[in-house]
Amino acid sequence: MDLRTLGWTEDLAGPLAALGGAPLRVSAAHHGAVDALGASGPVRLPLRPGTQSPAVGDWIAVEAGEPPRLLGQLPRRSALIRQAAGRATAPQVLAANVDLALIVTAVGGDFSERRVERYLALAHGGGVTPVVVVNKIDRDLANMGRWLRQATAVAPDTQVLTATTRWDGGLDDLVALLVPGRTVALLGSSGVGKSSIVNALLGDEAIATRPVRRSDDTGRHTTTSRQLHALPGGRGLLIDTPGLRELALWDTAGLDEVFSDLTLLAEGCRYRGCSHSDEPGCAVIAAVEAGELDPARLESWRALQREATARQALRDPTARKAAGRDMAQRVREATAERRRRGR
Ligand SMILES: Nc1nc2c(ncn2[C@@H]2O[C@H](COP(=O)(O)OP(=O)(O)OP(=O)(O)O)[C@@H](O)[C@H]2O)c(=O)[nH]1
Ligand SMILES: [Mg+2]
Ligand SMILES: [Zn+2]
Repeated sequence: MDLRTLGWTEDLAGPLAALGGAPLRVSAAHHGAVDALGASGPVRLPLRPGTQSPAVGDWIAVEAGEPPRLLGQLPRRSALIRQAAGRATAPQVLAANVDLALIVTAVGGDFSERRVERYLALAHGGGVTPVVVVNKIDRDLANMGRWLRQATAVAPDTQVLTATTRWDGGLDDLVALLVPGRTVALLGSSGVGKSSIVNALLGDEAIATRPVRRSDDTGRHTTTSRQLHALPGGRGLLIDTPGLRELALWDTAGLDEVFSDLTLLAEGCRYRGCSHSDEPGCAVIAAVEAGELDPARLESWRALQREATARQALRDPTARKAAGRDMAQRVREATAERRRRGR
């Protein structure tokens, strides 16, 4: 297989030469081993105990042999990173070297704007272009306009497309995004139909899907691990991921882009670093009061900002210092404002 159809880019040649060995792309990570794809097909690579496991989508340098040996990992051009499930403050790389993140939602009970915002933050924060997919449109064609408006409202600067695996041509808009060498990751809650899309595009090499529970319309967590699939004919690469029960943000990196509408409004706030809660001259609050901004969206921005800032402070002393500086700046500005008003 041509390495470029696996997503290889020329800028990786230098780092590979420094490590030696041959390049492979990680397609699945297991305990103590990874599966990888290379010029001569799939390889199972054992990892020595204590080795940090590469993530799905990573390029690695490997020395041939029985068994083959991991020499190192090549630099990532993007990465989807969340706060790992559990108590410790630690990052988990869901997928690396992703070009496009398809944030899949399904019409009906599963549709959650707040979830979409989280996934958008994950994508933007990791340097990945997001696309929102409103899936299973066969279920409620009559209300298509409403579902699309709902998706566009939370993803104002993002391409939003519709899909269904139930109809011929139902995936046409999505297929148009697949390009040789491009890596597309599917994200979204359990049961929204991610694996069904992957299956439809893979053709014969089907993977497991299961019916959703009728009672609550939620999935059953059919997919249990992330996996990179090379589409037949070198038409691109798909990473299927299991629906996450928990998607905690790792940092604030993507939030400005997710809330670009709010960020734009905030330029009209009197104070730099305005928290849009009770500051005088807040343009964001004014927009809510004028009915131009959904208060739920402001509330969501606040909650995500709070969550991500708190996590950042826990893990990074320089971030904590910067937050402190911001606060001091705001106090100075508020004091100056009070003086100006003569109070
Ligand atoms: N009506 C309808 N049902 C669909 C469509 N696509 C998938 N389904 C059904 O939705 C259920 C869940 O599909 P999956 O593809 O397993 O969902 P998933 O997102 O991969 O779920 P996890 O692997 O648990 O994260 C299955 O019963 C599918 O048959 C669609 O376009 N329309
Ligand atoms: Mg699945
Ligand atoms: Zn404000």
